[in-house]
Amino acid sequence: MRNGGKILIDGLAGQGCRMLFTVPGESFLPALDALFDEGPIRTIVCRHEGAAAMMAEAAGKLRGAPGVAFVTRAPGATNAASGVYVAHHDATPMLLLVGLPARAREGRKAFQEIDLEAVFGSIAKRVEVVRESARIPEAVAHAYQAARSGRPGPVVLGFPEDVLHETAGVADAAPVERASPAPSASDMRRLKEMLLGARRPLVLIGGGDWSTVAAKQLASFAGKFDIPVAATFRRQDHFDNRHPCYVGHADIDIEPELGAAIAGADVLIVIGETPGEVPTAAQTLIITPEPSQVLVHAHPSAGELGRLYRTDLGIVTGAGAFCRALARMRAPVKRPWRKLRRELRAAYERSLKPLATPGSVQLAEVMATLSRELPEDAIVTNGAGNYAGFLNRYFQYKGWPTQLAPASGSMGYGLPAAIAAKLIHPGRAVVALAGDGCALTTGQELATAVQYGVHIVLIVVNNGMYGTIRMHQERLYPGRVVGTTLVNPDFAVLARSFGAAGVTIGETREFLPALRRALTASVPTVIELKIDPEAICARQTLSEIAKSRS
Ligand SMILES: Cc1ncc(C[n+]2csc(CCOP(=O)(O)OP(=O)(O)O)c2C)c(N)n1
Repeated sequence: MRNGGKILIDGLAGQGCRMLFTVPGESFLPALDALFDEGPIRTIVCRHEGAAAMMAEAAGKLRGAPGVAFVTRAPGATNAASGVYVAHHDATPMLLLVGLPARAREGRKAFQEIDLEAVFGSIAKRVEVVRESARIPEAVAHAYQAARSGRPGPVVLGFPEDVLHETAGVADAAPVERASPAPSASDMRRLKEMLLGARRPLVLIGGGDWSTVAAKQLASFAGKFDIPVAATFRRQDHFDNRHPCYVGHADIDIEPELGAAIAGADVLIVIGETPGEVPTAAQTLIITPEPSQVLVHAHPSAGELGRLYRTDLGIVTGAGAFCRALARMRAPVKRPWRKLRRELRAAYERSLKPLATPGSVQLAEVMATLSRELPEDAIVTNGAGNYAGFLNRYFQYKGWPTQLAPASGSMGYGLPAAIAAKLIHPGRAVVALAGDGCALTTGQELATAVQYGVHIVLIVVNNGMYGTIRMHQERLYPGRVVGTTLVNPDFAVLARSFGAAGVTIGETREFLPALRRALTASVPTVIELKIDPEAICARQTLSEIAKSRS
């Protein structure tokens, strides 16, 4: 006989959970107590549930298996929603566990009661309240299955407090295997025929279902076929950016040559993602519902095929199986798209050359330095803000998984993601980037980094504003600055107050020595870069943006 808390923790361990991110609540004390005896699961106590959920999401992105967060009732669950949304948007396997009021109090205005289905129904793959301790093993097993199958995503499980106290004699469920579909021989034959007739084909990769092996096999296919490969928004680490077939990524500020190549492709092979607004420039590069390209869409979920775009060849397949089949294809002798691949690659390489911006800290050069200096397997994270545009433009991701970035555009993601990454890969360098806005969205988690000896580097790009919004403001309402100015804190001093190291950089040349020190420091380090607000993006200053409107 075990109580529900113990059944739950044993169930998680049995499914492969090794780390659990939490802000504790009195609603799930039996589960917390089950973590007391050191089992396989490490408990990481965080300071805000949004950050705990982002850590779980980042763990899911890194491992391809659900990251787990445990939070309490309505206040904890609603705080955690920001991380659950990232998992939903970015197709990341994740589990959110929520302690709830006791069954007898349900629907009677119980303290901190929440209707999980109503709150998470639109952003979770599955929401279930487990009302019997004997049924916890099956609920956990099903949650693991659901989070990873098809298009991966978050699952929310609620546990009324008394269910966690209730004892039951029930066995653990067997670990669930991930169901992963594969392409048929006829799918691959049809794809080959399409490619034989193509002149301007392009491969677009993205989505949450990826692996090192898939990346290698796609590289082998791309090399043989000499075909251009682009990544969708913030999925740049799906393909080694140094590979001659890599031609850039489809982000908000897409390179014109790449945009034209996607729009003008005759055969477009989209792998792992249904490209939304950002990678399609609001569905102008791939027109919905009738794309101009012959569209091959390979996705693990049948429900995604034809959902936004008419699909000429829909293939229900995991990325791994699809890339394996691609790698086995024999390349045609004639590859008329070779010149296109070379031109796109040349345009991508030109875009890497740092452009000068106003001010004494050149962000473009900082990112290029970071790209050169960090080991190949370093993990780089970011949140939302214009600073991330510099990172995504100038940094070359050299393998998977090295990029933890919210395609959902959620501020505050970088620091929690970095903490999760360093906990999972203590031997790797982990660098988080944040703006001065982004940094304080989840900045309290520096406490978590120090508490667990997680020696990440946090680079804060301080331009004294919510720069992205200010940029849009100048575009539409030049000179009318409201709600976008930031004046504090002193990030280096703040870092020290947590027990981290802190340094402020006012010149580009100070960055490299500071980075080197930070990478070998025995505490987490915050490097604050003082950026001229004029340096709002790679290609235009803030004043130029304001002038272009007036
Ligand atoms: C959680 C969340 N809140 C608000 C926004 C809207 N938003 C996008 S970027 C941004 C400004 C980010 O400022 P900062 O981190 O300082 O970066 P900067 O743009 O100045 O480089 C805001 C407020 C968002 N994307 N996510």
